[in-house]
Amino acid sequence: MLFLFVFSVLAKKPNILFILTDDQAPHTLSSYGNKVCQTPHIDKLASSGMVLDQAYHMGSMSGAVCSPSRTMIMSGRTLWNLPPRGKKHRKQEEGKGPRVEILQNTLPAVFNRAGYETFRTCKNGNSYGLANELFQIVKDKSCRNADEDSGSQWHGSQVLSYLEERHVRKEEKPFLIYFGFSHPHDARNGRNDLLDKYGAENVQNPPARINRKAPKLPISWLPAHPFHHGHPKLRDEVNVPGVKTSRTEATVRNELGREYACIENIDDQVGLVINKLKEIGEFENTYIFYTSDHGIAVGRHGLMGKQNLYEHSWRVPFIVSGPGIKPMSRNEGNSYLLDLLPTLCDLSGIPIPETAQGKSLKPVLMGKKKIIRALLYGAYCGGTKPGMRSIRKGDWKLIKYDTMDGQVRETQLFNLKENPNELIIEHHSKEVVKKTGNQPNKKQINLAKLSRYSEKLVEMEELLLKEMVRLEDPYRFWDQPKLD
Ligand SMILES: [Ca+2]
Repeated sequence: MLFLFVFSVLAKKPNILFILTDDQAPHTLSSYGNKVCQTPHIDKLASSGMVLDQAYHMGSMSGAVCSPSRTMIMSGRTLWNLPPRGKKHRKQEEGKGPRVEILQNTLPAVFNRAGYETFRTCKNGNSYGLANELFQIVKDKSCRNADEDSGSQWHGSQVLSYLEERHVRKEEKPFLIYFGFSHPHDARNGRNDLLDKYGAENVQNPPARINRKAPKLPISWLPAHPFHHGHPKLRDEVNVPGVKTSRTEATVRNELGREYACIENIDDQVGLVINKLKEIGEFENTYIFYTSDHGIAVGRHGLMGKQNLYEHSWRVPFIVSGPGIKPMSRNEGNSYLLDLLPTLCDLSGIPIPETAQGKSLKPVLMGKKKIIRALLYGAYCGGTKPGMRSIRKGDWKLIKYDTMDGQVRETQLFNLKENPNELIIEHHSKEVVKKTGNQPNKKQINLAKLSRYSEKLVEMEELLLKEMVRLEDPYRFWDQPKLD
């Protein structure tokens, strides 16, 4: 009798399909306004559930932004309270809190204990390796080419085989599938048919000629960032294959075409897996999450990498469908990726581990709340210190830079409603307008130095400091009170 009771409770638990891409900004998807990159399966997923407009990763203390981001996903911990991730990370950046206890309360550990079968496919490295090993089935390999064996197809086929195999053995346990891709991270080696469609080619060196079929320059494109980004010799800014230090129209458009080719290939795999879920009768009882570990610039603001706090790099796409989520719905959310673990627990009726510091998004997903927090904090601290910090409240956003041993000390204030692309004065130059075809209006600039916004600036500065203190940020900026 007890066995039957336990069995029926287990049978009711929802499945989880967690899809995580590598380096994908929200604006690459039609759900966030893209009109070029074709992603019919992700679009369908979005229309069957909810899109969040304000989902972020909390930041990084390393050039490998993937690594802390993925550790936050697995552990639900905030940036400055992560468990140890690997030998090369400095002691002050890690190891806060009990290491073993955090590991035993990571995503796979929690779901294993709750009676789930846990499966993972993803790229190798730049992650929380100890936690990754806890999935019951692990099929990891870095796949950044275009063919069946070393492209996104490989990750897709691992999930398809797993679903078929558990269907054949009539597995009754619910599943948690961590479906990670190695793309659209560079090198963005796309399939030939898709490269042709997006007017791009896989190249090692920056292309000399513009391909007119390639996606147009983004409106926040600049030939260079107006001040140093603070991380000298950063690979993403100087050594991406096919880009290097070039930010010309030919280079950026080719790279966008390559990125879109990689994303459409991912979309194909997402479609195959969702169809498989339908075929084996599991779709209705599955929560599907689609997100990325962080965004990326790809030519916006004169930057190529993800090591900045503009919206294109700080924000992530976030799409969820599943039981109880209203189709075609949309919300702000104000979430971090570290909210994922509490959210998945909440949706599955599993107690949220005390080590998790994020919040459940369930009230937002069920349409009961618009946001789960008022303030959003971001950090980039992988180059010269203290680096960059951002704070967002409502439409207002502050970014501060204190880098290159005090040579760069900048403050930016944006109203994201009036200036969603965070355009700055350099975007108003004739040469840039001619290239992008976008003439910004007068309000679309950095507002930090305008006297009529001085009160707002003070307010945002105070909020940033408050969050830095609360989140145990180990650094302070030149104009903040010194640490004890
Ligand atoms: Ca990444």
